[in-house]
Amino acid sequence: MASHSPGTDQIDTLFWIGFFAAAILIVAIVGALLYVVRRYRGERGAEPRQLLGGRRLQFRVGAVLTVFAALLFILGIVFTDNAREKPSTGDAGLASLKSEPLKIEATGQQWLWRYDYPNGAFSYYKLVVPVDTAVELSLESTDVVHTWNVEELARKADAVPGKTNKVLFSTGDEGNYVGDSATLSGQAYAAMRTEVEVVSPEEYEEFVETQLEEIQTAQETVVGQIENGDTP
Ligand SMILES: [Cu+2]
Repeated sequence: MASHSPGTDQIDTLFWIGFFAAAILIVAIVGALLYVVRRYRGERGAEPRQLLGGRRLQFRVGAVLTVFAALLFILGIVFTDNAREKPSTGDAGLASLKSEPLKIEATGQQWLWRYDYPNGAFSYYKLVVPVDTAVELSLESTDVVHTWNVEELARKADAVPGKTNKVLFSTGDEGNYVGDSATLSGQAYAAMRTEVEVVSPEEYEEFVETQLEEIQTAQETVVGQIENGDTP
């Protein structure tokens, strides 16, 4: 899956390093086996030669494997360290937030995500964020463990009841990114998807304002209906 933020770029690269390392090992081992089988094939019926020694070869293979493992270890540390780097808001991002990330609360409940924005607006299912901006999602849960998993934008993280887990990521490119459920959180967990819409800072501001107005109008309507004695 394509990555659309700096942090997931690192995770993506690390995945391919791991993939090619495994591929190289498989090819090398199968190749060596086939070579040995062909090279030391005995005549039908004849007792095959027994191979002894080869200590120097064993050392050489061991040394190569050690270097290979050490290299993977170092690359793993470098890339995970880079992926953990605190993202920052770029020039195209939300101008009012240069020094600190945009803080949004994400609450998981069976089986829906709710997002609370700094101005008091909230939305269900879809999270709208400005492009090129560092976002700090505070994950919370009202019932069981849910996993917030939008792999094109950020690492996977759990929303655990009674705990707040933070995910920091930078929104890269504008677009819509879908997140699937990654933890069995009850019967309807499979339908517990989410979507992140990355828009321009202006569109983001407009979204949270309209959202807040609509919520307030709806609340006023309900309060009015109750006061008039109508059942809402
Ligand atoms: Cu869930």
